[in-house]
Amino acid sequence: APASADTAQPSTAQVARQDVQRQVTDVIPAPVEAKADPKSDFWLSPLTVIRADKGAAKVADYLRGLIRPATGYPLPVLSSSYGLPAISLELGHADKRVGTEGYQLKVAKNGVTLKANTDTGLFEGVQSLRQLFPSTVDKKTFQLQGWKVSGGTILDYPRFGYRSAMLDVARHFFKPDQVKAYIDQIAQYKINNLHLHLADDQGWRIEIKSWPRLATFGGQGAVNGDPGGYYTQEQYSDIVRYAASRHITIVPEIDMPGHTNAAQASYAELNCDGVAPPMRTDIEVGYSSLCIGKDITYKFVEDVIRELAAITPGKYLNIGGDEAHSTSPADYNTFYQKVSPLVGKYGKLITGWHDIAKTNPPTSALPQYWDTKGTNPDVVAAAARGNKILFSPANKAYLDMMYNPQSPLGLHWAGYVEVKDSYDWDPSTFLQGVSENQIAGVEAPLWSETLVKSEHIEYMAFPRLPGIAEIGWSPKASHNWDGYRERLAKQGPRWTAQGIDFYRSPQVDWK
Ligand code: TNX
Repeated sequence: APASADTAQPSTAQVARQDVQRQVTDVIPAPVEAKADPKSDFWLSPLTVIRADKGAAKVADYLRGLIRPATGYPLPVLSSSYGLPAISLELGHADKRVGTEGYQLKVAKNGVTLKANTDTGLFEGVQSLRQLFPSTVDKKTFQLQGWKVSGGTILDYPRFGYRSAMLDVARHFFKPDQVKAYIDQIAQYKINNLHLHLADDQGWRIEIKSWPRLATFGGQGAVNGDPGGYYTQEQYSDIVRYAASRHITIVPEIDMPGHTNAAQASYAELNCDGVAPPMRTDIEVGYSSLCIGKDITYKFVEDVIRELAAITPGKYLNIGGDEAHSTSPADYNTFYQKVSPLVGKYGKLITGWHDIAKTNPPTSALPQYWDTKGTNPDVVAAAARGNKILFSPANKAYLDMMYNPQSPLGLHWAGYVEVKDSYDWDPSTFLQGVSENQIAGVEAPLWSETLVKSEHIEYMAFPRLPGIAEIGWSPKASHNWDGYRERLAKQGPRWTAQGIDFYRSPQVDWK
C-alpha cells in the first residue's frame, strides 16, 4: 500500500528543523568582521526580487542560478525593486577597506544588501550569502520549505590576493565537465586561481598545434593504463571562460625540464639520444629530462609557451621545475636562463615550483613552496630579492596526502594529513625568513596518481580545501582550530546537498 501523504512528505517545519542553523559568524572562510543578529533574519518569498546595479547583472544572474532551483521562486533580476522585498547588489558604494575583492553584507528583516567596489567583490559576497541559507538551497531540485537567511552584518576582504587550488590532469585525465564541477566547488570558498598541471611523464593534456603528437600520442595514456585524453585549445578556452565566470583565473603548467616523458615519447628529437622512450603508466618521478644541449628543445619550449600564452588570459604561466633529478644543476640553470625570457616574450609572468628560485628568476616570478621543511636558503634569497612566494607545503596543503593509514586514496610521502594538520599552520611563520608581506598566498594542490573520478577529487578536497581557503582569505588573528571545527561541521549538510562525497573526519562533530 502507498504510504499516507503525511508519512511520505515531511512538513515544511520538519524540513526546517532538521537543518543546521548557520549564522554570519559561521561563514567559511571567516569574515574580517561579522555580527549575527537573530532578530534580523530575512525570509525569502515568492515576491523577492534580485535588484542589481548596472555592472552587477552577471553576479545577480549567477546568484539567481544558485537559489532558484531549490526555492522554485522566480527571483527576477531587476534594476529597481519597485518596493518589493529584495536582495540588492550594489556596485561601487562599499567601504574603502573592502578593496577590490571584499564586500559588505547586511541581512535585515526587510531585505538583503550586498555592496562591493567590483563585481569580484560581489561574487565573493554571494559565496558568503549562500552559506546563510538552509543547506538545502544547494539542491538542484525544488524543495518545499521556508527559506530563512540568517540576519546580521559582514565586512570582509582577503588576507592574500592569491588563493589557489591545483588539479593534476596529467596523471589521470579529468574531462572539461569534471574540471568545471571542481571550479564550482572551490569558488564557494573564495579560491581565485586554478592551477592545471597539464603535462607530466604519464600524459600531455593540451593540444599544441605546432607539435600535434604531444596530445594525440602523448595524451593517450594515464597512470595504471587508465584512459587518457586531452583538451583541444577550444575546450581549454571554454574552461578558462567558465573559470572566469566564477572569478577564477586558470594558471596552466607545463612541467619541465623533468616530468617530460610524455613529450619525449611523442617526439624522438626531444631526446639527447634521438630515441623516443615508451609511454609510462607508473608513478616514479625524476627519471626524465629534456635535452638541455639541443636547439630543438628551445624551439619546442617556445612553441608551447607561445601557443599556451595565446589562449591564457591570466598573467601567469607555470613552467614547472620540480624534481628534475635527471638534469644536472648546471643544465637546470642553463635551461631556465634560456626559458625564463621566453615567458616574458609572450607577455606572461613566471610561476613554478620553488626549485626555480635557485635560477635567479625575475622578481616578478612566483616560486611555489612545496617542501615540508621550515628552511630553504634559495627561496629565502628569492624573497629577499623581491619575489613573492606562494605556499603549498606538502605536509599541510597537499590534498592528495592520505588522511590516515586507512585512507582508501592518496599517497603519504609527506605524512598523513588530517583535517587539523591541513588547517593548523601559518604561511607567515612556515618558512624561516619569509614573512607576511613576502607572501602572495596559498595553494592546495591535488595530485592524481590515485584519483580517477570526480568522487575521488571530492573525497580528498573536502574537508581540507576549505581550511586552506580560510588560511588564504581570513585574518591571521581569527585563526583558531576549535572555532573552525565547529564552523566546518556545519558545512557538512551543504556538501551533502551538493552531492559532494566528503571524508567524515573523526576530528569534526559533523552535523
Ligand atoms: C611530488 S612536490 C610532486 C609530484 C607528485 C606529488 C605526489 C612536487 C612539486 N611534485 O610529481 O605528483 O609529489 O604527492
